[in-house]
Amino acid sequence: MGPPKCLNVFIALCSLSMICNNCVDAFHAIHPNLQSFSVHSVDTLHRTGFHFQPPRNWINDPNAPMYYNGVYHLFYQYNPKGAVWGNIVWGHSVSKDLINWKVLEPGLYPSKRFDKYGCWSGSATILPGKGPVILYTGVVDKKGNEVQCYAIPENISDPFLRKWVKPDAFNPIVFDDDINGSAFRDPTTAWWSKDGHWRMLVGGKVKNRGMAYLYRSKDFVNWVRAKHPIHSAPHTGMWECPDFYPVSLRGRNGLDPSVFGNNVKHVMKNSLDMTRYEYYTVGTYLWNKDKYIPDNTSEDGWGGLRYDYGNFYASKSFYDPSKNRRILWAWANESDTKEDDVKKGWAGIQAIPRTVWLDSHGRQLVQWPVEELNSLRGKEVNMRNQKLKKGDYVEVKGITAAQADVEVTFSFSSLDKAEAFDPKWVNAEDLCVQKGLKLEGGVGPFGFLTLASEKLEEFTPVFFTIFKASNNNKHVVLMCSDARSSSLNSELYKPSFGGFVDVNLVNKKISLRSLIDHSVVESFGAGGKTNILSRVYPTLAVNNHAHFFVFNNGIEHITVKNLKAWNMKSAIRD
Ligand SMILES: *[C@@H]1O[C@H](CO)[C@@H](O)[C@H](O)[C@H]1NC(C)=O
Ligand SMILES: *[C@@H]1O[C@H](CO)[C@@H](O)[C@H](O)[C@H]1NC(C)=O
Ligand SMILES: *[C@@H]1O[C@H](CO)[C@@H](O)[C@H](O)[C@H]1NC(C)=O
Ligand SMILES: *[C@H]1O[C@@H](CO)[C@H](O)[C@@H](O)[C@@H]1NC(C)=O
Repeated sequence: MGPPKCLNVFIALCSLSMICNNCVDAFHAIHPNLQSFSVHSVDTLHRTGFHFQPPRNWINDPNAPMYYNGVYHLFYQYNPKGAVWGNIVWGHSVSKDLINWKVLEPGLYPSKRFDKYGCWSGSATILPGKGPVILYTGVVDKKGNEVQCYAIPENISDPFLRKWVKPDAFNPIVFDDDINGSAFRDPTTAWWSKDGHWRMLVGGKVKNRGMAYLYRSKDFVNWVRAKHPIHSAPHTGMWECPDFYPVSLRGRNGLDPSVFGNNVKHVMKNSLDMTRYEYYTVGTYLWNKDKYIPDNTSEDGWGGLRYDYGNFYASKSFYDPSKNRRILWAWANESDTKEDDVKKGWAGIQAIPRTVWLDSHGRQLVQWPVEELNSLRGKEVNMRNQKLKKGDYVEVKGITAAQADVEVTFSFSSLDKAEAFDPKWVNAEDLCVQKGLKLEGGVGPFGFLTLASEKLEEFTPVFFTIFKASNNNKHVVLMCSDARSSSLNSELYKPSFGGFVDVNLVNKKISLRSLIDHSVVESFGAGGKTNILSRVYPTLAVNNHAHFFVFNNGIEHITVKNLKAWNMKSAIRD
């Protein structure tokens, strides 16, 4: 296969887009000297075995994920020329199972006056009886002014929808003189309402107030902005990649974006450029008022709930009608240096696609790796009723610890010894830094040591500590994923990530699952209520030299009730 045709067009534009990238793009570090530094070899040491990544080069946001005609499509912001951000096109891969992928030629690339300086993130909407339409952000000029554009498949009968066209007639479909053109991007999937209009959102900000603008259309090409944003919040800065969708109050099934009704709540998620994390609320959508109101149990803004408390950004969800579920994709960036990325020849992965649904108490979402991931499980190892006294580290032997899936239920006989929780501890991440895994606790820290070297020079612990809240019998559960000892390499970003877990402990049990994949530890606490993805780059704990332990450093004894660990096969991604 020669170079894809699109690249020829693209190369002609590349020098222009480099100029542009230098001046406007505040949301990715720009390395003009590196972004077209082509990749000659791909370093496999820390490459993932089953997390999605293309064969080489840089990726960031997932774009327009969808299921159409029996095929899953994933597009992603992609630099076809190197391993740092730049020269962005829409990479395109297709799959029948969300796990094994076939890479196609880029789906979108700058080619028109309305997207000459960039084809940035967007979403797909399946129009009943017509097929998919992509809405995306085009960058029109060197100053970085953003407009919203649409693209449709060139040949709807092509099972892989390889080629996309951007009709000149209506494009760009949204450009708005009243809106700051450098803070206006990432259109959502559209939904249809009873008044005969399609609606969609675009992220923005005014001064420092983040917001999602709402647009309405009868025909999908003429769009009118509603008078007020659907929602906004002060001091949150630019809202990138907004996502807005219904969730069912009963059960785990996902819903088509156009579903309304009494048994439905809505979720609004934004990626905050200021913190580079994602926050969501659960609330009520008043469709005929074009308003969304978060529930009083959902904190709006920075203190609020996150999909994930680690490297997880620019996520996008879609409804999968083949299995009646909503699936969430997100970009997990690297934690090494740009120079490392150039040497590796790749940067950026996608988190494992997660099924999302509303927890039965209605206050938060629950996420769990799609069931298809289980098809990669190989040899299984079990551990049952293993007691862990304070200071015990027990190795789980017989697994490929650098590429594994581990699920466990921990139990304890009492919470009496739990340390008192200081109400001043509002930030979970700070508390993870302060408490760490070595400091003795009352109940916990207990959990996993992943990607550990034989003599524990390197390890990435994922663990819980349980505290007694001052009010009555309540408890506070802290979950941490701590990269501080993950590598002897000192030039890395090695944060200790943390989140609180809203879980009922009456049964004196808590579960943990970690997907370990060479440079990723992606963990799901309490069945997916609190999740943390860490990127780590061990130097010793690699491939067959990686080990896996369960541990307890609390006074209260912990029991590993039931642990299952699987060797994970590699997914196909080429
Ligand atoms: C469209 O795709 C179908 C299926 O691959 C193919 O048979 C047909 O020739 C294509 N049409 C055009 C105009 O390329
Ligand atoms: C428009 O947004 C950009 C990028 O966030 C910001 O630097 C600039 O000050 C804004 N301009 C106005 C007029 O608000
Ligand atoms: C939150 O809203 C519910 C109704 O949705 C109401 O019953 C409750 O009193 C409110 N709580 C607070 C603290 O405002
Ligand atoms: C991922 O990389 C780390 C280390 O460079 C940064 O601190 C994060 O801000 C970045 N995350 C995103 C979403 O860009």
